[in-house]
Amino acid sequence: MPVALDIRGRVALLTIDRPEALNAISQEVLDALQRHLDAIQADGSVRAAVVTGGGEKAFSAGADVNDMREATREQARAFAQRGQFVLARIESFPKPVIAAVNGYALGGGCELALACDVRLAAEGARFAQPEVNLGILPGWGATQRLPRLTSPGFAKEMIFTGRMVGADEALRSGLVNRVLPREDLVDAAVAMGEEIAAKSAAAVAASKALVNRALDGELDGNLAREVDAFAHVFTTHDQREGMAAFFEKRAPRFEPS
Ligand code: CO8
Repeated sequence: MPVALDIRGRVALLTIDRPEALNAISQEVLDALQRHLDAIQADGSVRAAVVTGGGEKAFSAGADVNDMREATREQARAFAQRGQFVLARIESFPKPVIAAVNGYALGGGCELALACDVRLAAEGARFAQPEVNLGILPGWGATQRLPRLTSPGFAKEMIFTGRMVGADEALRSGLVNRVLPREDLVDAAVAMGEEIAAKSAAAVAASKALVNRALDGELDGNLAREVDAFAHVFTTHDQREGMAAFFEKRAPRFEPS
């Protein structure tokens, strides 16, 4: 299986497991990611996911160039759409997805990290959109998600030059949330997943959907959606339980996701 799935408590750990190809994202990797996401979504005991790369060197060095080399225009379109579909699934997934970037995150690998909710990076991690070196451009979302997350200028520099960005620069630019020693990375990502898992899954899912819309320029409509979501949580067990637990000075017992 090109992507391993381990369940650690209430957190699913997805490991792209092609270290010999620096975890390049082939069609099989996309298929496996999709299958695992189906299983994680259906499993009410799992409340968050972490994505990382197998081996010592890479989170993922991008889309598998072997799949693209001889592609026609229509095949390239289909490959771009297929990858975008899986990454959009992660972005809109009802449970939070944390990228634990353990090494190279290049091209489609960087785009995979961009589609996650939170990015933690190992000290030696390196990010790039090197498509220009191959005579192509990003096709799995970097032209849209990278400027939203960092700035248009920083995104253009990365995309136009293909330059590798180290973990500290990624942190300064907003590309990652936090930088950690490599040996602590996955445990820290799983711990963050567990921290979120202890909260109300319904509240987390609704917040994720609202934050995802934040940059679409529709402030009034999105604020109205926030009001709707806020009102809706007052129909849930979790709201009553969370507030009861607060006054009873105990930990809340929220519903499964
Ligand atoms: N695809 C396929 N194989 C890869 C990839 C990749 N993206 N990256 C690395 N590999 C393979 C290498 O070919 C090599 O295989 P082999 O041992 O058989 O020669 C093996 O992984 C190890 O790699 P290196 O020997 O090159 O390792 P180094 O440590 O010397 O170098 C680098 C590491 C700098 C990361 C180097 O491997 C590199 O530059 N890789 C390519 C990175 C890249 O260009 N990525 C972008 C790909 S394009 C993309 O992601 C577009 C996404 C949107 C697609 C839209 C659809 C149309």
